[in-house]
Amino acid sequence: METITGANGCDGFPKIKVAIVGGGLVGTLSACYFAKRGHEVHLYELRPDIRELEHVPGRSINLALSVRGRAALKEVGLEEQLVQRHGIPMYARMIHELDGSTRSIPYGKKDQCIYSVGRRFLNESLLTAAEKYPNVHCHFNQKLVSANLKQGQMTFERQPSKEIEQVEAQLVVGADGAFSSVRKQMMKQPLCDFSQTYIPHGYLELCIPALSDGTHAMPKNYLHIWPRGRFMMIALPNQDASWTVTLFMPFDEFGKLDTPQRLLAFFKEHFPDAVPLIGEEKLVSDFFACKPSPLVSVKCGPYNIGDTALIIGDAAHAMVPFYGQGMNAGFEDCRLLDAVLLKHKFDVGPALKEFSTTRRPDAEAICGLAMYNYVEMRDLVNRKSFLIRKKVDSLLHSLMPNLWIPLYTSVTFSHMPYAQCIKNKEWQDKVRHTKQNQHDYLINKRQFYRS
Ligand code: FAD
Ligand code: EGO
Repeated sequence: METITGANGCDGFPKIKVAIVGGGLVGTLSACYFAKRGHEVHLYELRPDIRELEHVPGRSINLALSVRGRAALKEVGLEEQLVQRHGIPMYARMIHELDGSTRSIPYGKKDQCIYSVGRRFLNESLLTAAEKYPNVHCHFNQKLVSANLKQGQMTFERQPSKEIEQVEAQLVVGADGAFSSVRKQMMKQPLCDFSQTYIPHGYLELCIPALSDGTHAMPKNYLHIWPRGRFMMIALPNQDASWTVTLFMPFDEFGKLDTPQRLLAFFKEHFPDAVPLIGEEKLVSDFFACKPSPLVSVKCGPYNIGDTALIIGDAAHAMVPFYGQGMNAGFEDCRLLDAVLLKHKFDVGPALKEFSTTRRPDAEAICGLAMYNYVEMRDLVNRKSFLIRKKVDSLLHSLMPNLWIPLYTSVTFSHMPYAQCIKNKEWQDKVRHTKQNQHDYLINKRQFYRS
């Protein structure tokens, strides 16, 4: 086996051949991490090189990037370029009431924010960053069709010719998304768990165009939310001063909006202030230009097969998007995997085993939290309670910043393991429910933490 020499803090460690399946957000970042440690990386992506495409089909145009995702980008030197320079900070949520009035509640202290980033920009930049390493080799138009993961053997089908190619690697990393082929191969093994759940809601993306003077049509540095119970809509800002608007709604409701008249009547009833911003004509044409997409949640495990295969990102833990954490969790996977490999001095078997056993409870926790948020936002009878809860939480947090950490804050603005975030919330619920003992409870807890 060759050994690495270089300034990566891993001189003398074994250098391996890694095949990463999936050149989406997580696969490309993972390629950077393995390349940084000097490994030989081959990235296989089903689609063509998106940098050469005019239009990229697929999901969500922009995403909310928070602390976990940023920390993972930082370790491969990309945080500054991708987030600070390109991302649009959102310092607060802005809630749109039915009557068109808005209120905002900050995410935290003055500089605490999440960033809106374009998916395409992120993916292209990550590809370019990966390719800057001489030890990274990208293979586009390659679809994994089968694999013997114990042997590290993969079969790819070149698109669109369907030519077959056999490939071998010491480690196969599946970062091929929610419908992962690597996972399918893995789940053929005994003792591998798998479950997936589709929710009744689908989503559809619309657009609020830039104003004629090239500025944003709504206050720019906010995550805009229209909470309407069964219907939810959000908007995240884009660099070109437009907004990507995402409508979440049950499929059967989507089905009812089958004419421009019904669509406009629906929007005027539920989202009246958004209609002039989108424009009636554009609303109709954009809405009927595409079908709503489904939302799936996936839990499975273990994430590895011995020392030859691992799944990360959506392949391991796809979640519904109601926490804005899917990509963040996938990026965090890359950072934690690197740390655990380093800890085990690139002894891959024990490292993968530790990654799988420690990461799984946290991944399942964020999948659960995202689903919980979906149910909560959907079922909130009185939307005002959203505001009250957020206000009370943020007041308690400002009074006791180290003691009272709202769930959204621990998930979005800290590195607290996701499972720990739930424990922290359970404690808070207890406190809330024993109001008369609230004071005592806090005092006890404080003494507990101080001792
Ligand atoms: P993907 O991005 O799905 O990439 C998988 C790649 O693998 C693709 O390029 C695909 O072409 C390739 N591939 C698939 N099969 C094969 C095969 N057989 N062979 C070779 N290649 C293959 N997350 C956030 O953090 N913040 C948000 O605000 C947010 N908003 C979201 C909004 C919506 C509507 C949705 C649906 C998701 C959102 N997410 C968000 C989640 C986020 O999109 C995902 O978690 C993230 O894209 C996962 O990245 P990935 O690389 O694991 O998978
Ligand atoms: C009561 C009601 C308690 C994604 C609502 C808690 C999610 C949930 C989809 C927002 C922000 C990034 C998002 C908040 C809550 C992204 C997010 C939130 C949505 C929908 C989203 C918040 C993309 C939940 N973060 N969030 O507190 O601002 O609160 F509305 Cl539908």
